[in-house]
Amino acid sequence: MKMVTTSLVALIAAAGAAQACEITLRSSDTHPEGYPTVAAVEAMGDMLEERSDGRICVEVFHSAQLGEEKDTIEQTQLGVIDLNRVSLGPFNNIIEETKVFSLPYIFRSVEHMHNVVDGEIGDEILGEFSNHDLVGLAYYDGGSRSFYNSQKPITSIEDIEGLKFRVMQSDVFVDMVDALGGNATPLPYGEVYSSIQTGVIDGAENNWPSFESSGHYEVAGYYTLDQHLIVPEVLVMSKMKFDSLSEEDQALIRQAAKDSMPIMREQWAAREKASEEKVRAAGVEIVENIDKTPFIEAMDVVYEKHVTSDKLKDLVTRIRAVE
Ligand code: GTR
Repeated sequence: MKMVTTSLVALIAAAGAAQACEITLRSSDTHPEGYPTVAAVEAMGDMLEERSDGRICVEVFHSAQLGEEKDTIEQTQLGVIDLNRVSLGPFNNIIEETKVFSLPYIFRSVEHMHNVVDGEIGDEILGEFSNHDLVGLAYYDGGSRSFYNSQKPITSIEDIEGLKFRVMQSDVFVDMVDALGGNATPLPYGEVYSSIQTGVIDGAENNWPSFESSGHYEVAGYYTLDQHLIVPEVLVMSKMKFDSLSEEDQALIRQAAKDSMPIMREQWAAREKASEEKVRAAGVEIVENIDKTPFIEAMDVVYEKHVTSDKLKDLVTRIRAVE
Protein backbone atom coordinates (compact mmCIF):
# COMPACT_ATOMS: atom_id res chain seq x y z
CA MET A 1 0.00 0.00 0.00
CA LYS A 2 2.79 2.37 0.97
CA MET A 3 4.64 1.41 -2.22
CA VAL A 4 1.60 2.07 -4.35
CA THR A 5 1.10 5.48 -2.76
CA THR A 6 4.75 6.45 -3.17
CA SER A 7 4.91 5.52 -6.85
CA LEU A 8 1.55 7.15 -7.52
CA VAL A 9 2.74 10.39 -5.99
CA ALA A 10 5.88 10.22 -8.16
CA LEU A 11 3.88 9.54 -11.34
CA ILE A 12 1.49 12.38 -10.63
CA ALA A 13 4.27 14.81 -9.71
CA ALA A 14 6.28 13.97 -12.84
CA ALA A 15 3.25 14.57 -15.05
CA GLY A 16 2.45 17.83 -13.28
CA ALA A 17 5.91 19.25 -13.88
CA ALA A 18 5.04 19.79 -17.52
CA GLN A 19 2.02 21.98 -16.75
CA ALA A 20 2.18 25.76 -16.44
CA CYS A 21 -1.08 26.14 -14.50
CA GLU A 22 -1.24 27.39 -10.94
CA ILE A 23 -3.49 24.50 -9.91
CA THR A 24 -3.49 21.22 -11.82
CA LEU A 25 -6.15 18.74 -10.81
CA ARG A 26 -5.20 15.16 -11.64
CA SER A 27 -8.15 13.00 -12.55
CA SER A 28 -8.43 9.22 -12.73
CA ASP A 29 -10.51 7.12 -15.11
CA THR A 30 -10.46 3.40 -15.84
CA HIS A 31 -11.58 3.98 -19.45
CA PRO A 32 -9.40 4.72 -22.48
CA GLU A 33 -8.93 7.99 -24.33
CA GLY A 34 -12.03 8.87 -26.32
CA TYR A 35 -14.47 7.11 -23.98
CA PRO A 36 -17.36 9.48 -23.07
CA THR A 37 -16.37 9.78 -19.39
CA VAL A 38 -12.78 10.66 -20.28
CA ALA A 39 -13.95 13.17 -22.89
CA ALA A 40 -16.39 14.73 -20.42
CA VAL A 41 -13.72 15.35 -17.76
CA GLU A 42 -11.42 16.75 -20.45
CA ALA A 43 -14.23 19.09 -21.53
CA MET A 44 -14.72 20.10 -17.90
CA GLY A 45 -11.00 20.88 -17.74
CA ASP A 46 -11.22 23.07 -20.85
CA MET A 47 -14.08 25.05 -19.38
CA LEU A 48 -12.27 25.44 -16.08
CA GLU A 49 -9.09 26.59 -17.72
CA GLU A 50 -10.95 29.16 -19.78
CA ARG A 51 -13.09 30.44 -16.90
CA SER A 52 -10.09 30.75 -14.54
CA ASP A 53 -7.96 32.55 -17.14
CA GLY A 54 -5.62 29.58 -17.32
CA ARG A 55 -5.08 29.23 -13.58
CA ILE A 56 -6.86 25.90 -13.07
CA CYS A 57 -6.23 22.88 -15.31
CA VAL A 58 -7.34 19.28 -15.30
CA GLU A 59 -5.12 16.42 -16.38
CA VAL A 60 -6.92 13.14 -17.05
CA PHE A 61 -5.04 9.90 -16.41
CA HIS A 62 -7.14 7.49 -18.47
CA SER A 63 -6.89 3.70 -18.93
CA ALA A 64 -6.52 2.99 -15.20
CA GLN A 65 -3.03 4.52 -15.17
CA LEU A 66 -3.57 5.47 -11.54
CA GLY A 67 -5.06 2.10 -10.60
CA GLU A 68 -8.32 0.19 -10.37
CA GLU A 69 -11.43 1.97 -9.11
CA LYS A 70 -11.51 0.63 -5.53
CA ASP A 71 -7.89 1.69 -4.95
CA THR A 72 -8.23 5.06 -6.67
CA ILE A 73 -11.23 5.85 -4.46
CA GLU A 74 -9.02 5.35 -1.40
CA GLN A 75 -6.30 7.48 -2.97
CA THR A 76 -8.84 10.23 -3.63
CA GLN A 77 -10.04 10.10 -0.02
CA LEU A 78 -6.40 10.42 1.06
CA GLY A 79 -5.84 13.39 -1.25
CA VAL A 80 -3.27 11.70 -3.51
CA ILE A 81 -5.65 11.86 -6.48
CA ASP A 82 -7.67 15.08 -6.92
CA LEU A 83 -10.53 14.06 -9.19
CA ASN A 84 -11.98 10.65 -9.91
CA ARG A 85 -14.59 9.52 -12.40
CA VAL A 86 -16.03 6.25 -11.14
CA SER A 87 -19.13 4.09 -11.20
CA LEU A 88 -21.32 4.51 -8.13
CA GLY A 89 -21.11 0.76 -7.52
CA PRO A 90 -17.69 0.66 -5.83
CA PHE A 91 -18.94 3.27 -3.33
CA ASN A 92 -21.72 1.04 -2.00
CA ASN A 93 -19.58 -0.59 0.67
CA ILE A 94 -18.30 2.83 1.79
CA ILE A 95 -21.31 5.16 1.49
CA GLU A 96 -24.49 3.32 2.46
CA GLU A 97 -26.83 5.76 0.66
CA THR A 98 -25.24 5.11 -2.76
CA LYS A 99 -26.73 1.62 -2.62
CA VAL A 100 -30.14 2.92 -3.62
CA PHE A 101 -28.88 3.82 -7.11
CA SER A 102 -27.22 0.40 -7.43
CA LEU A 103 -30.31 -1.68 -6.72
CA PRO A 104 -31.31 -3.90 -9.64
CA TYR A 105 -34.28 -2.55 -11.61
CA ILE A 106 -34.66 0.47 -9.28
CA PHE A 107 -34.81 2.73 -12.34
CA ARG A 108 -37.50 2.03 -14.91
CA SER A 109 -35.44 3.58 -17.70
CA VAL A 110 -32.43 5.81 -18.33
CA GLU A 111 -34.88 8.73 -18.51
CA HIS A 112 -36.18 7.86 -15.03
CA MET A 113 -32.58 7.72 -13.76
CA HIS A 114 -31.90 11.18 -15.25
CA ASN A 115 -35.01 12.61 -13.61
CA VAL A 116 -33.88 11.23 -10.24
CA VAL A 117 -30.21 12.25 -10.37
CA ASP A 118 -31.06 15.69 -11.79
CA GLY A 119 -33.47 16.34 -8.91
CA GLU A 120 -33.29 16.66 -5.14
CA ILE A 121 -32.57 12.95 -4.49
CA GLY A 122 -29.53 13.20 -6.74
CA ASP A 123 -28.28 16.22 -4.79
CA GLU A 124 -28.86 14.43 -1.49
CA ILE A 125 -26.77 11.41 -2.52
CA LEU A 126 -23.98 13.64 -3.88
CA GLY A 127 -24.05 15.46 -0.54
CA GLU A 128 -23.31 12.19 1.31
CA PHE A 129 -19.81 12.06 -0.18
CA SER A 130 -18.67 14.92 2.03
CA ASN A 131 -18.99 12.64 5.09
CA HIS A 132 -16.36 10.40 3.50
CA ASP A 133 -13.51 12.78 2.60
CA LEU A 134 -14.93 13.36 -0.89
CA VAL A 135 -16.96 15.99 -2.73
CA GLY A 136 -19.62 14.72 -5.14
CA LEU A 137 -19.53 16.96 -8.22
CA ALA A 138 -21.62 15.45 -11.01
CA TYR A 139 -23.40 12.40 -12.37
CA TYR A 140 -22.48 10.80 -15.65
CA ASP A 141 -24.26 8.07 -17.61
CA GLY A 142 -23.51 4.37 -17.51
CA GLY A 143 -26.39 3.15 -19.67
CA SER A 144 -27.89 -0.17 -18.60
CA ARG A 145 -25.86 -3.22 -17.69
CA SER A 146 -26.61 -6.74 -18.93
CA PHE A 147 -24.98 -10.17 -18.65
CA TYR A 148 -22.47 -11.59 -21.13
CA ASN A 149 -20.67 -14.90 -21.03
CA SER A 150 -18.49 -17.30 -22.96
CA GLN A 151 -20.64 -20.42 -22.52
CA LYS A 152 -24.16 -20.15 -23.92
CA PRO A 153 -27.00 -17.77 -24.72
CA ILE A 154 -28.99 -16.89 -21.61
CA THR A 155 -32.63 -16.88 -22.63
CA SER A 156 -34.19 -17.30 -19.19
CA ILE A 157 -33.22 -17.02 -15.55
CA GLU A 158 -32.66 -20.81 -15.44
CA ASP A 159 -29.71 -20.45 -17.84
CA ILE A 160 -27.81 -18.43 -15.22
CA GLU A 161 -27.71 -21.38 -12.80
CA GLY A 162 -24.13 -22.28 -11.97
CA LEU A 163 -22.47 -19.67 -14.21
CA LYS A 164 -19.68 -17.64 -12.66
CA PHE A 165 -19.97 -13.87 -13.21
CA ARG A 166 -17.58 -11.10 -12.32
CA VAL A 167 -19.27 -8.18 -10.57
CA MET A 168 -18.01 -4.78 -9.42
CA GLN A 169 -16.73 -4.74 -5.87
CA SER A 170 -20.04 -4.19 -4.08
CA ASP A 171 -22.04 -6.61 -1.88
CA VAL A 172 -25.25 -5.54 -3.64
CA PHE A 173 -24.00 -7.00 -6.91
CA VAL A 174 -22.71 -10.21 -5.29
CA ASP A 175 -26.16 -10.78 -3.79
CA MET A 176 -27.82 -9.88 -7.09
CA VAL A 177 -25.99 -12.63 -9.00
CA ASP A 178 -26.52 -15.13 -6.18
CA ALA A 179 -30.24 -14.37 -6.20
CA LEU A 180 -30.35 -15.20 -9.91
CA GLY A 181 -28.72 -18.58 -9.30
CA GLY A 182 -25.23 -17.69 -10.53
CA ASN A 183 -21.93 -17.44 -8.68
CA ALA A 184 -20.56 -13.93 -8.18
CA THR A 185 -16.88 -13.09 -8.17
CA PRO A 186 -16.00 -9.47 -7.32
CA LEU A 187 -12.94 -8.49 -9.38
CA PRO A 188 -11.29 -5.27 -10.58
CA TYR A 189 -12.37 -4.31 -14.10
CA GLY A 190 -8.86 -4.75 -15.51
CA GLU A 191 -8.82 -8.44 -14.62
CA VAL A 192 -12.04 -9.39 -16.36
CA TYR A 193 -10.72 -10.01 -19.89
CA SER A 194 -8.03 -12.51 -18.87
CA SER A 195 -10.30 -14.13 -16.29
CA ILE A 196 -12.90 -14.92 -18.96
CA GLN A 197 -10.20 -15.99 -21.41
CA THR A 198 -8.66 -18.45 -18.97
CA GLY A 199 -12.04 -19.70 -17.74
CA VAL A 200 -11.64 -18.43 -14.18
CA ILE A 201 -15.07 -16.86 -14.71
CA ASP A 202 -17.73 -17.47 -17.37
CA GLY A 203 -18.65 -13.84 -17.88
CA ALA A 204 -19.48 -10.45 -16.46
CA GLU A 205 -22.05 -7.71 -16.93
CA ASN A 206 -21.79 -4.24 -18.36
CA ASN A 207 -23.16 -1.68 -20.81
CA TRP A 208 -22.51 -1.58 -24.58
CA PRO A 209 -19.58 0.88 -24.52
CA SER A 210 -17.69 -0.96 -21.76
CA PHE A 211 -18.42 -4.40 -23.27
CA GLU A 212 -16.94 -3.11 -26.50
CA SER A 213 -14.04 -0.88 -25.38
CA SER A 214 -12.70 -3.46 -22.91
CA GLY A 215 -12.68 -6.08 -25.67
CA HIS A 216 -14.72 -8.43 -23.45
CA TYR A 217 -16.92 -9.21 -26.46
CA GLU A 218 -13.93 -10.96 -28.03
CA VAL A 219 -13.92 -13.57 -25.27
CA ALA A 220 -17.63 -13.59 -24.29
CA GLY A 221 -19.76 -14.22 -27.35
CA TYR A 222 -23.22 -14.18 -25.73
CA TYR A 223 -24.90 -10.98 -24.52
CA THR A 224 -28.40 -11.00 -23.02
CA LEU A 225 -30.16 -7.65 -22.73
CA ASP A 226 -31.78 -8.21 -19.33
CA GLN A 227 -30.77 -4.65 -18.29
CA HIS A 228 -30.67 -5.47 -14.57
CA LEU A 229 -28.78 -2.33 -13.56
CA ILE A 230 -28.80 1.33 -14.50
CA VAL A 231 -25.99 2.59 -12.27
CA PRO A 232 -25.10 6.25 -12.67
CA GLU A 233 -21.44 7.19 -12.62
CA VAL A 234 -20.00 10.06 -10.63
CA LEU A 235 -17.23 12.61 -10.72
CA VAL A 236 -15.85 13.12 -7.24
CA MET A 237 -13.09 15.26 -5.81
CA SER A 238 -10.79 14.85 -2.85
CA LYS A 239 -12.32 16.88 -0.01
CA MET A 240 -8.88 17.73 1.27
CA LYS A 241 -7.97 19.32 -2.08
CA PHE A 242 -11.35 21.00 -2.48
CA ASP A 243 -11.21 22.55 1.00
CA SER A 244 -7.76 23.95 0.28
CA LEU A 245 -9.15 26.14 -2.54
CA SER A 246 -10.85 29.53 -2.39
CA GLU A 247 -14.66 29.68 -2.47
CA GLU A 248 -14.49 31.23 -5.94
CA ASP A 249 -12.41 28.35 -7.28
CA GLN A 250 -14.66 25.79 -5.59
CA ALA A 251 -17.64 27.37 -7.32
CA LEU A 252 -15.84 27.31 -10.69
CA ILE A 253 -15.10 23.61 -10.27
CA ARG A 254 -18.65 22.72 -9.24
CA GLN A 255 -20.08 24.65 -12.19
CA ALA A 256 -17.69 23.20 -14.79
CA ALA A 257 -18.48 19.68 -13.53
CA LYS A 258 -22.22 20.32 -13.87
CA ASP A 259 -21.70 21.83 -17.32
CA SER A 260 -19.87 18.70 -18.47
CA MET A 261 -22.98 16.56 -17.85
CA PRO A 262 -24.90 17.43 -21.06
CA ILE A 263 -21.69 17.00 -23.07
CA MET A 264 -21.28 13.56 -21.56
CA ARG A 265 -24.89 12.56 -22.25
CA GLU A 266 -24.59 13.51 -25.89
CA GLN A 267 -21.34 11.60 -26.32
CA TRP A 268 -22.78 8.64 -24.45
CA ALA A 269 -25.75 8.29 -26.78
CA ALA A 270 -23.46 8.29 -29.82
CA ARG A 271 -20.98 5.86 -28.29
CA GLU A 272 -23.71 3.42 -27.21
CA LYS A 273 -24.83 3.18 -30.81
CA ALA A 274 -21.33 2.83 -32.22
CA SER A 275 -20.36 0.19 -29.65
CA GLU A 276 -23.52 -1.81 -30.30
CA GLU A 277 -22.82 -1.77 -34.04
CA LYS A 278 -19.23 -2.93 -33.51
CA VAL A 279 -20.23 -5.77 -31.19
CA ARG A 280 -23.02 -6.95 -33.52
CA ALA A 281 -20.68 -6.81 -36.51
CA ALA A 282 -18.19 -8.99 -34.60
CA GLY A 283 -20.82 -11.74 -34.50
CA VAL A 284 -21.74 -11.70 -30.81
CA GLU A 285 -25.05 -13.50 -30.26
CA ILE A 286 -27.46 -11.00 -28.71
CA VAL A 287 -30.54 -12.20 -26.82
CA GLU A 288 -33.17 -9.46 -26.92
CA ASN A 289 -36.72 -9.11 -25.62
CA ILE A 290 -36.13 -11.45 -22.70
CA ASP A 291 -38.96 -11.70 -20.16
CA LYS A 292 -37.60 -9.60 -17.31
CA THR A 293 -40.36 -10.42 -14.83
CA PRO A 294 -38.60 -13.43 -13.22
CA PHE A 295 -35.39 -11.37 -12.97
CA ILE A 296 -37.22 -8.51 -11.25
CA GLU A 297 -39.06 -10.87 -8.89
CA ALA A 298 -35.81 -12.60 -7.91
CA MET A 299 -34.46 -9.27 -6.65
CA ASP A 300 -36.82 -9.09 -3.66
CA VAL A 301 -34.18 -10.78 -1.47
CA VAL A 302 -31.58 -8.19 -2.49
CA TYR A 303 -33.91 -5.35 -1.47
CA GLU A 304 -34.78 -7.16 1.80
CA LYS A 305 -31.11 -7.56 2.67
CA HIS A 306 -29.83 -4.12 1.67
CA VAL A 307 -32.75 -1.74 2.13
CA THR A 308 -33.07 -2.07 5.88
CA SER A 309 -32.82 1.40 7.41
CA ASP A 310 -35.73 3.85 7.34
CA LYS A 311 -33.52 6.27 5.42
CA LEU A 312 -32.92 3.81 2.57
CA LYS A 313 -36.54 2.63 2.56
CA ASP A 314 -37.68 6.22 2.25
CA LEU A 315 -35.20 6.89 -0.57
CA VAL A 316 -36.43 3.84 -2.51
CA THR A 317 -40.05 4.97 -2.13
CA ARG A 318 -39.16 8.48 -3.29
CA ILE A 319 -37.14 7.22 -6.27
CA ARG A 320 -40.07 5.07 -7.39
CA ALA A 321 -42.41 8.05 -7.10
CA VAL A 322 -40.32 10.14 -9.53
CA GLU A 323 -41.89 10.20 -13.01
C1 GTR B 1 -18.12 0.58 -16.45
C2 GTR B 1 -17.92 1.84 -15.65
C3 GTR B 1 -16.61 1.83 -14.95
C4 GTR B 1 -16.42 0.54 -14.16
C5 GTR B 1 -16.74 -0.68 -14.99
C6 GTR B 1 -16.73 -1.95 -14.16
O1 GTR B 1 -19.37 0.58 -17.07
O2 GTR B 1 -17.95 2.96 -16.50
O3 GTR B 1 -16.53 2.96 -14.12
O4 GTR B 1 -17.18 0.58 -13.02
O5 GTR B 1 -18.00 -0.54 -15.61
O6 GTR B 1 -17.53 -2.82 -14.43
O7 GTR B 1 -15.88 -2.07 -13.27
